[in-house]
Amino acid sequence: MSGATYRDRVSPTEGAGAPPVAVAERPSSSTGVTILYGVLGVLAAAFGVAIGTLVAAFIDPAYAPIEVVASTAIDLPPQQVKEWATSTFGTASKSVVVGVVVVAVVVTAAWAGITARTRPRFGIQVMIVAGLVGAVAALLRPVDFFLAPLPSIVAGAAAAVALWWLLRMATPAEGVGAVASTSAPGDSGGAMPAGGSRQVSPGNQDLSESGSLDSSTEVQSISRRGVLLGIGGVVVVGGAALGSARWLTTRASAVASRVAAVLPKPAETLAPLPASVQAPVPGMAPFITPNADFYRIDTAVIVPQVTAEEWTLSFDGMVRRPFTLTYADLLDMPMVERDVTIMCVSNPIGGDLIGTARWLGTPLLPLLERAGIEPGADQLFSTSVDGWTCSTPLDGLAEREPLLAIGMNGEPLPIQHGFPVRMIIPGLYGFISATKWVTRISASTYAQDPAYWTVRGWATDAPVLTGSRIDLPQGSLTVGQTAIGGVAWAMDGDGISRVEVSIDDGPWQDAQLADQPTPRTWRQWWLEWEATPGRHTIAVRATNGLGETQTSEVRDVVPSGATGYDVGVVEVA
Ligand SMILES: Nc1nc2c(c(=O)[nH]1)N[C@H]1C(S)=C(S)[C@@H](COP(=O)(O)O)O[C@H]1N2
Ligand SMILES: [Mo]
Repeated sequence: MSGATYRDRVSPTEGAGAPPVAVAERPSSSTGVTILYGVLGVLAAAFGVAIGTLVAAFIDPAYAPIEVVASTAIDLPPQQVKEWATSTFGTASKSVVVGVVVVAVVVTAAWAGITARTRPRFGIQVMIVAGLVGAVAALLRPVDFFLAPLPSIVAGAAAAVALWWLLRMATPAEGVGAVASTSAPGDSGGAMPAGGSRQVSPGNQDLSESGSLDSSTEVQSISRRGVLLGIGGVVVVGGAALGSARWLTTRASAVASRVAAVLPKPAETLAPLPASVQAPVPGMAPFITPNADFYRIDTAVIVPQVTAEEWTLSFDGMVRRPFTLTYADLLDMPMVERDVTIMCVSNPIGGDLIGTARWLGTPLLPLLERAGIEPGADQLFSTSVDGWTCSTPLDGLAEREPLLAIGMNGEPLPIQHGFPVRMIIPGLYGFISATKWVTRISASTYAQDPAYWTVRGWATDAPVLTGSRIDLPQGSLTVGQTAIGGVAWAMDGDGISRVEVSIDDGPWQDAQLADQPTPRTWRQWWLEWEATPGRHTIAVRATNGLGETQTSEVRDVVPSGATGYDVGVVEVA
């Protein structure tokens, strides 16, 4: 390899602490040169990430270097950080974490590049170490996969090679674009710095070993042509790697499997919903939330891609007869349709982490009976293909009529909502019930298997609390007749029996209620209102089918759901 030579040219002072004489001598160009080396560092890192992402595309895109670090970062923070993250960024928190990881990589890489100007070996080591950090993040993923660290290790190595190459190209007298050089083109291995007296043996890696200083012009001068060629090469190869990675990932997605999936005819069909479930008020969202508008909450940075063909679900743990199902087995089971509203425990008062769908699935209870849960088990511990885990209390489970769902609003489950199979359990918040990409259901105990959110301080028993939300009016209002409206829910309390509205702290007035097809969905409500000029406060409260009114006590989402009334302020002009 000819590569060893650039080191001799850039600086002999690595590790010695003293800046190269040349830097001090030429302060004018120093900033520009520093920036250039920073850019080279970032390019090298980007190249490494591209190669690592390509490797991940072959084994599992979830282990691509950036994604795997972001995934582990999402799982690691203590409860408080996480709470802050979800409340501050809401559903966007995942992209924020990815952004932070990208910024960290860019800053580290720029620093490595700048440092590499005087201490090339160190800069290259930083790249390798960064790759190892990714590898550790990969090993911390909940799913055991022996190839998991590979993409990050390759990324670090590729970034190191790219930085080495870029430094070499940038150095005159070396590489294709060499300007002033006393070495012959192609001079390799032991090339000597011009005028230098240093002995370099092939394979000598000790950069701290100081030779004589290069002349200042040579240390500082940069081969422009070399830099451009170097950057060009890295961009072309890196871009090709990224492009191929994307192509492979698309091919390896579950899209084709989902397109090919044909939903079976349900044994029990539900009649189409009557128009009366919809409040007769313009601007009200549809009773059934379209799949495209359905909220999404999960910890997955890369949406798990599970084909129906490869999917299996095992029933095990404290059961007498463990067994495993395939998707074909599941299709042989009787399917039912159910209208169910699901909701996230992290939904703040007035929030939109709630949605209603017509789910198609097979009842879970017969499968649990087939497995035969042993006495002593107190939870169903379900696991997603990405390692996320969920605790569902066995107590009261039967009455909820839990489902293994395969269809959502007439379509196979969208991939981000759990294709091919997820759990749906009416009346429990999603984090203890709605496992997407479910691949294992174990009968177990809370003591033995704490779930993902349990170890982060959230409750284990969290039925959906009765609640209500104001959706209308929206935007600027003019004086006169308008409608206040929204949704209310009491999936765990026999549905909604009453919704009341208070305007400007006035008396509670009964709102009108649209029909509710089942207690397991939300219910729309509305109230005609003669809006007068000025600023108005509107509050809402709901009462469930058991006659219990939601509490006004304000409580945060942690550990088992927010409480308090939704209050809105409107300006009428
Ligand atoms: N595999 C997996 N399933 C999961 C989660 C998750 O993080 N991973 N989050 C749960 C939570 S907290 C909620 S609220 C629901 C949301 O389902 P949705 O994204 O289909 O609306 O999924 C549940 N199922
Ligand atoms: Mo959730």
